[in-house]
Amino acid sequence: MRIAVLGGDGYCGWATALYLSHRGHDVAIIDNFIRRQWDFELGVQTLTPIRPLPERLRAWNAHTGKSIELLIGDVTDYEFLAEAIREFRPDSAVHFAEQRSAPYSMIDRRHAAFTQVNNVVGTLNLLFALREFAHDCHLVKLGTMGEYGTPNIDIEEGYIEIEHNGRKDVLPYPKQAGSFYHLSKVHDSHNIMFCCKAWKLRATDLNQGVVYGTVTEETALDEVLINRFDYDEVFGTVLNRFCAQAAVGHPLTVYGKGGQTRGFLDIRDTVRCVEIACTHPAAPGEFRVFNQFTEQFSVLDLAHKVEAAGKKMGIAVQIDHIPDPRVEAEAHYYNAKHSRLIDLGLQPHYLSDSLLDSLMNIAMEYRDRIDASLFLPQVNWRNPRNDRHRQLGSTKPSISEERRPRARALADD
Ligand code: NAD
Ligand code: USQ
Repeated sequence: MRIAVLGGDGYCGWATALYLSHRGHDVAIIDNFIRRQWDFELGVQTLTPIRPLPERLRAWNAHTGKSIELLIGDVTDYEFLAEAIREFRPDSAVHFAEQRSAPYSMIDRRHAAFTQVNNVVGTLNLLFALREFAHDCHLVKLGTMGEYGTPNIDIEEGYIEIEHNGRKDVLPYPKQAGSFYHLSKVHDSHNIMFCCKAWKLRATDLNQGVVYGTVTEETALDEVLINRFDYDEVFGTVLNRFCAQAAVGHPLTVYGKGGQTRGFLDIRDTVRCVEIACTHPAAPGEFRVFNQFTEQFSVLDLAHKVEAAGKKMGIAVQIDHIPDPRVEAEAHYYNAKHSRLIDLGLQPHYLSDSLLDSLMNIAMEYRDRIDASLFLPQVNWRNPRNDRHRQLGSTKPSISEERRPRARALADD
C-alpha cells in the first residue's frame, strides 16, 4: 500500500514508518520537525540521542535498500498538505502529527490555544485534502483513550447502546477528557465523524493508551535509527519516566495516591495496530473506533514493577507520592474494552519482566544524558499560567527561568 505517515519524525511515527517500509509498503513521512523545537523551547532532550531525519532515512536506505519519501511541512498549512496528498496519492493516511502532551497544553493560555489549533486545524485540513484529492484514502487517526476519561461504567470501543425513555440508539461513547490536549482529540473525533457522514470518507480512530518502550526490530538495526525516549515532566510518559528515574536513583514520582489506571501498550504493538488498521480499511462513510492498548495498570502497579526490576539489577528504588499536579481521579473504576484489534490479528507484547529489564537497561545505558531536575512536575492543572512569551517555537524556555541556561546550551550544541 501507499501509506503517508504524518508526524513520522516523532516517537510513534518514526517506529511506524520504518515498520511499514520494512513490510513492503511505500511510505512517505510528512513532518515539520516542530517536536524538536519543543525540546529547545523546554530545554529538554530525549534520553536517547536521536539523529536528524534525513540522516535516519539515509541509514534506513543503506541497511534495507528501501526509500522513504520525505515531505517537510506543516499540516496546518492547507496548501502544503493538499499538494503532498495530491502528489503522493496515499491509500492510507496515518495521522500522528499533533501536539500530544497533556502538560504542554496546560502550561498557559497560549500553549492551550496552540495545541487545539495545531491539532484541530491539522486534522480538518487533512479531511478537506482527502475529500478533494484522495477521496478513497483511508484516514487512520491517532486518538487517545483519554477522550473517555474515567467513567464509573465499562468503556466501550467508541460507541454505546443507550436506552432512554423506552427508545434505544447506538451513540458515540460519552467523552470526559482531562486536559486541553485530550480535548483536542475529542474535537477531532467529532470532525472526523461528521466528514465520514457528510462526504463518505472512510476513517478509523485509534484511541491509543499510554505507549512505553523504544526499541522495535527496525530501530534496533543501527544506533542512527534510534527512537525517542522522553523522560521530562512535559513529554515523558509515566513508565518511561519511572525507568529513567530508577536509573539515576531518583525516587519514582507517583502523583497522588497512584490509583490512576490507564491502558498501556508496547511501541511494537503501536506499529502493528496501525498496519492492521491500514490493511483492513473502514468502508466508505464509516467512522470506526478501536481502543488501542493491550493491558491496564495503575500508576502504583507500574512503580512496583520498576521497583522489582531495579532490585534484580541491584538498584534500590524508592517510591514517592507527590501532590498530583493534575485534576484527575486518583482511585477509580476502570474497565475498557479492547478486542477489535485482537479480533483482526494483533498478538500483544505484554509487559513482561524481561521487557522491563530491557527498558531499564536502555535507561542505564544513556543515564549520563539524564537531567534529574526535569523530573518534578512544574505544570499545574489548577493554576495554568498567563502567557509567558510572544512566539511559540522560539528557543526561549517557557516553563521556568531556571531552565534558561539549559535551553541555551542545547541551542548552542
Ligand atoms: P511526538 O510528539 O513524538 O510526534 C509527533 C510528530 O508530529 C512530531 O514529529 C512533530 O514534529 C509532528 N507534528 C506535530 N504537529 C505538526 C504539524 N502541525 N505539522 C507537521 N508535523 C507536525 O508524538 P507521539 O508520541 O509519536 O504521538 C503521536 C500521536 O499518537 C499523537 O497524535 C498522540 O496524541 C498519539 N498518542 C501518543 C501516545 C503516546 O504515549 N506517545 C499515546 C496515545 C496517543
Ligand atoms: N503520572 C504519574 N507520575 C508521573 C507521570 C505521570 O503519576 O511522573 C500519572 C499521570 O498523573 C496520569 C498517568 O500517570 O494519571 C499517565 O500520565 P502520562 O504522562 O504517562 O500520560 P498522559 O498524560 O495520559 O498522556 C500520554 C501521551 C498522550 C496520550 C495518552 C494516552 O502523552 O499523547 O494521548 O498518554 S491516555 O493516557 O490513554 O489518554
